[in-house]
Amino acid sequence: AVANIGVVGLAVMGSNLARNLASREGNRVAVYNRTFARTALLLEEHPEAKFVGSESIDDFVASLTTPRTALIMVQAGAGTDAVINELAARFEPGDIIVDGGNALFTDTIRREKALSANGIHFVGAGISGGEEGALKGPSIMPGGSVESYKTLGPILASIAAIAEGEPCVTHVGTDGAGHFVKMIHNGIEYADMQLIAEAYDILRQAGRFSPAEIADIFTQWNTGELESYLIEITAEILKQVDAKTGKPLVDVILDEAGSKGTGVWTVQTALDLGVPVSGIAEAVFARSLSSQTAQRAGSHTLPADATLWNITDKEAFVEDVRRALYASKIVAYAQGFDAIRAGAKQYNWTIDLGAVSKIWRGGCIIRAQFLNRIADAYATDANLLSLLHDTYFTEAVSRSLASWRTVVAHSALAGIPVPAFGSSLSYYDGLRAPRLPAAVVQGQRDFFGAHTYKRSDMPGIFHTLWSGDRTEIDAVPSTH
Ligand code: NBP
Repeated sequence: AVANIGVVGLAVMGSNLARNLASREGNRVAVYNRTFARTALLLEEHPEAKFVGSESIDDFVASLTTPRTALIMVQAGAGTDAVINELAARFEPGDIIVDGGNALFTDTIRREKALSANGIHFVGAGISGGEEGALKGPSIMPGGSVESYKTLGPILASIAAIAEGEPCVTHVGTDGAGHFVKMIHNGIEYADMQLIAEAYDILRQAGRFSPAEIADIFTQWNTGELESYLIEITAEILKQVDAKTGKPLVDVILDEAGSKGTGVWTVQTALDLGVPVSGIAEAVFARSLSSQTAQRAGSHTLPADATLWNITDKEAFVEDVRRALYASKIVAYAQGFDAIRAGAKQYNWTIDLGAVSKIWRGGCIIRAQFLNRIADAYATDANLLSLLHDTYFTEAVSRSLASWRTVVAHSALAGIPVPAFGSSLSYYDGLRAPRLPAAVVQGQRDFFGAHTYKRSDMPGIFHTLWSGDRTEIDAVPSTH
């Protein structure tokens, strides 16, 4: 046994993480893949990594020093279960199995429970940043036991991205907390991407800017409070010219967005937790709508009755769109962090929201300057109920409000779909409103289903005899 860490699953993510691990002082990395050809290729292409390659799972396990630590990077679901079973049958109490794939957090909770019963530490670790992040430094969100993190922490810190001198990894919480937070990260990523796409659409359709001009606008935005990896790459995409046609590439890419499912998980989970992640949900639905090709073909017959957005000052218009984007982005993140807070409460995790925002500053897809502001907000008040209540964000939204309303209203009049911009603004107005029409909904529920209601002026639970004489009765009469 010579290797202090092993990697199982050597497709793009696993092989890059294995190379990243091998490049760090003090690591000797064992590698194993179900199909040996992948292992052989990795060994051949990267002799400098001095991997310990095994053809069988028995040899792989034998090559690990104790306590054994193995990182699984295989397809989520059945593949992960298969590998876990193979390792668990050979591992001993105190050994550590890390699942770095995109597992559903409830699977991670289940697996951790089963393995910890045998004394094996099971750590679900969300890993973000795609193949380049895996090689050069991802953002890592590990869950699992505090004890396992003592061994694992330094190893993960050595391969993680560095943001402002700090490694982008923290022990998020126990069992499935890491995968939960990774899931929400991906949900926020969906919203952030959709918001940028909507900003592009408004600039293109209403502002009549070309993709290259919008690339320049985004490059400019990237020097300010919107600075982020997603804005940066969107500018790159919009600049790209298709070699086959000479058109902007964005004009020849089919406008049907795909997804792998973590956005859907985020929304499903948020529905269960009762947390309104409307920006994320709209982003997921916008991808679904884009793929409804048969229904969209009917658009030829759907009337628009739209009015022209008369833009007299283009500079002011661009600034309005920028502000609307920033305000909507604040809402998307506020909703995402709400979901993490609610998940932590539901599953008994202690999650430091400020620490989470910090480990997203490097390596991952949503990395942005803006995350420092979120960290500051939680440093000022760890129990902040909504990011929107933090002074910095309240002021940022307040500065953007007039622009936000203008952009959403004009988009509606011009017939430009802005589901994420619009729902974010409605969410904000919902939080802000002193009274909501939920009172009407409660009345309806009481009318048709005797679901009862509370009054704002006195304690108790009430029901109106709607089909009788319409007097109000105490629905839960006191026993005294
Ligand atoms: P894939 O998700 O494409 O999975 C391929 C790997 O899974 C191969 O090593 C394959 O072995 C192995 N595998 C399968 Br499929 N079924 C197996 C089974 N029953 N037993 C053992 N091994 C099995 O690889 P990836 O794109 O490198 O991603 C790995 C994990 O990382 C996934 O969970 C993914 O969601 C996650 N992730 C990916 C990214 C990304 O940007 N790609 C980012 C973050 C996280 P074989 O060679 O024998 O077929």
